[in-house]
Amino acid sequence: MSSSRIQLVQGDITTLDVEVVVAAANSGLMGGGGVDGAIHRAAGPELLQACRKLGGCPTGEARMTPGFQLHAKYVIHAVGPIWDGGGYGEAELLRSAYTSSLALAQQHDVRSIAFPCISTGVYGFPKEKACEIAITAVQYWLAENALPERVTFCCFGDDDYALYEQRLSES
Ligand code: AR6
Repeated sequence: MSSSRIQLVQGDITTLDVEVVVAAANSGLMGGGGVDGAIHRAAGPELLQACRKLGGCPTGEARMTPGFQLHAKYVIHAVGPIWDGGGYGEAELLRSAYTSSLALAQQHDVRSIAFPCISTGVYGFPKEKACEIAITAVQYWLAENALPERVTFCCFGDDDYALYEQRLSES
């Protein structure tokens, strides 16, 4: 693995012992299914109330709230792109969703953060491309910045876990 600051785990992101969990949100920030739904269920109804006050978030950006009933102190709501064939800036928007989350975490002196595989569920981003973008975005960030100290990729499915394991072993 390229960096001991990067970890790979498989499972439910809401159970992780990290300071920040990242939700793969939509631009309305009003909750949803998938990992976003799991995070809202685990954090409790106060999370939706906090999200309502944010007034949405453009694609490729991120916003932060407390974690409420999660172990995590904060939730970062990152909005990845909906895949539409690749000709609409999807790759750059996905990279930006990761980098914006890392920048927000750094501003709050966060030491540990966990990401799901943003945009690869309902939003349909091809998993292999998304894995490459996620890992390179994080590696570039870590090469230039001391915080967060540790970044965890949390894969839900076996397929994603295998992709990340393979890609991280090559770098
Ligand atoms: N822990 C970690 N990863 C999970 C979990 C979990 N508990 N549950 C699902 N995943 P998705 P998107 C994985 O669809 O494609 C929501 O409705 C899942 O296997 O959650 O960015 C939002 O509100 C997949 O690999 O997010 C938006 O409207 C990954 O999380 C929209 O979906 C992302 O899948 C965002 O779509």
